[in-house]
Amino acid sequence: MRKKVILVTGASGEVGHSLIKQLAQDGNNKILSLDLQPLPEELIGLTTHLEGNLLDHILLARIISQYEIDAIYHLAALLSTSSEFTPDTAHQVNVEGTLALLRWAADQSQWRRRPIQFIFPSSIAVYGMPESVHSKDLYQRVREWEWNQPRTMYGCNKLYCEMLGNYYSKHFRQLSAEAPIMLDFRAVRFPGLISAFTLPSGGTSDYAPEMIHAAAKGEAYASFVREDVRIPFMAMPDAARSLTMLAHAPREKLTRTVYNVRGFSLTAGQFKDRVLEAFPEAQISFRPDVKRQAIVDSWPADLDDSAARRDWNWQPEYDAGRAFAEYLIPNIKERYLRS
Ligand code: AKB
Repeated sequence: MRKKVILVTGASGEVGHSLIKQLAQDGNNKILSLDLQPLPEELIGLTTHLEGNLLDHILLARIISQYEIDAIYHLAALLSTSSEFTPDTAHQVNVEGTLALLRWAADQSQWRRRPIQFIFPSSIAVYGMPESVHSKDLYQRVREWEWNQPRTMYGCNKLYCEMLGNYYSKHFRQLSAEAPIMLDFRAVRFPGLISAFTLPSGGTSDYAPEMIHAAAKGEAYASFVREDVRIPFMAMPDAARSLTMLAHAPREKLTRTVYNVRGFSLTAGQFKDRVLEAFPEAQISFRPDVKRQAIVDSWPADLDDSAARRDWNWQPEYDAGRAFAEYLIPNIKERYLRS
């Protein structure tokens, strides 16, 4: 008899860390996690972990033979800056990995005559604002269908995978005589994410978490973007919560397959001011890297998340004030006091 599980890929990464803790709070969830890396110590015992590559067909076949998967949270991805250095690998991991999993989930939905749920974190990187910095001032809160002209490999990968998810959940085998059972694909577009417990690696929104973690460690930090650049952010607990909220939303309420979500929007300078309130001795300067700056300039200043609010009652729990005062500062201080 196969064991019923929720599969989380990329489980050892930043979002996985928070999501697995959240999923495990519901004792009924049995979690199977997959990552190239071992599981972080804090997650041991919360999930059955497999170390391996999503592109390994034999591993996927082994998973199917042993587990009955009800839902997939597909987090595995190479982030935006890393993807620019290795675009072919990014394509392999971000697109081919997702495609393999979508095909597999589509087949399983068919075979079980029940849709498998596929939850996909997309990103603000799918947007590409026109080159002039003023376009960010003119079009502040971007809606899902606007400015879908990504500048990065990662953004292209995410946008295409959203479309593949839409295809496999709505149009797959559209010419076959028998109506297929489609998988149930749902996606959120995340802004920059900030965790108190982990540090991102290879992202272009990383200047914000790097700034605050460096301040807590008493290290000087030079931001790789200009002081005036603004993008939206979200505290990590809200990110994990948005994924599970979308997963639990009644299907008939959903008017889109992809939803913007946001927590708060700050300039890098405003972020620095908030860090200085908590760590007055922090040494934070701005030394923009022209190329990474151009990527952040292409991302919108904020996201319109009204569709998520309307369809599945999305509401972030952390605005900037609460994120700093109740989540980031106390937890980050404690983290570095202990180490
Ligand atoms: C990145 O910078 O790659 C990510 C993102 C904005 O999706 N944090």
